[in-house]
Amino acid sequence: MDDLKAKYLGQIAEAADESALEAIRLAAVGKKGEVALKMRELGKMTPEERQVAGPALNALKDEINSALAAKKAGLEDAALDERLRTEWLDVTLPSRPTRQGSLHPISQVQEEITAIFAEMGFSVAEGPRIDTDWYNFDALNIPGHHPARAEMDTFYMHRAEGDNRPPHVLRTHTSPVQIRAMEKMGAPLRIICPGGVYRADYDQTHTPMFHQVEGLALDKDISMANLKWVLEEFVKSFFEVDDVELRFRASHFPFTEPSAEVDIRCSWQDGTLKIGEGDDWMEILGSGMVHPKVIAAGGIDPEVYQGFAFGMGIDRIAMLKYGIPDLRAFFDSDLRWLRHYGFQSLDMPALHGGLSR
Ligand code: 2U9
Repeated sequence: MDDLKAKYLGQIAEAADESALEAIRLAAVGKKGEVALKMRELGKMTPEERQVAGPALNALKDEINSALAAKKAGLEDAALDERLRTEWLDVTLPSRPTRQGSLHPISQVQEEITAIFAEMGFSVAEGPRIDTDWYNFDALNIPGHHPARAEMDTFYMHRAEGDNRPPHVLRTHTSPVQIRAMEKMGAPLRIICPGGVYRADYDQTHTPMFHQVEGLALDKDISMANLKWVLEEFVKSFFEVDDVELRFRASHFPFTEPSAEVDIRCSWQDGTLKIGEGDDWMEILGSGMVHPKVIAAGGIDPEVYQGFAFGMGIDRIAMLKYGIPDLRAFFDSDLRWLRHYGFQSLDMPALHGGLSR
């Protein structure tokens, strides 16, 4: 029995891994192991012999089992130590970059425009996108029979039967905001009104919602010369050129008299637009001296005050500045497409190291 003990305790001490240990367990204390065989021999012994051998075999079994358990724990500890030594994390590595949102190109251009006019003393006025047809049309000298009021261009709000409130529309321009500003602030006045407007139109150069910025300057002695200077300063600053030539072309708008469309000198070469040089002219906005009826509609005396107004499409001049050919891109394209047109701000670096491409 001492032989058995020495043999198995020796083997257990030498076991290199858990599978070796399991093999020793089966051979020693398994159902068909050596200790079990010896137990079976107890039956052939005399009662006196049995009384000595029985407890001794049980003690041997216990001793082998506890040696197995101790060795198993030792092997597990060693395995864990080995894993801790080989598997490790470098917590100083930078984290994976995360994508960060940024301003939509239209908002970005709107901010550029606002900043340029702010330097010339214009503040921003805002108003509702749903307004009465009086603010959107009548106050702007657009009478009921004017084609701009036709159902096809204007989105009218649904009115329940018996609703006697004045008809409401989705504003077709930001001009109603200027009427409201005149009512609220009086003259003299220098404001721009940027924001979304709505017209029932959809093709390569029209979307049912687009953005305008309109400007209004009212004082006792404002002339078209002031208008020209303000627009020149704006164009130079927005298109980042030192010089620009503006051309006023006689036009007609119900809310201005006289009215002028404004072209800028430019060149188109190999699909590239250059502002301020060349033999082409490109229309960028409409403008004029505010019609006396419109000044009166805003609650200001047209005998005392006069002024200029202008309006331009933000989406359109954003397309010109950034070379985007289709207006619909602003509404249904993905970021890769806009990045192609140079909106680097969309690639703003994330906290650690920027976008991976
Ligand atoms: C008030 C008085 C006058 C705003 C003006 C235009 C000319 C004009 C178009 C440009 C491109 C609209 O986005 S567009 O399609 N606008 O040509 N807008 S003068 O005149 C006003 C506005 C408000 C009280």
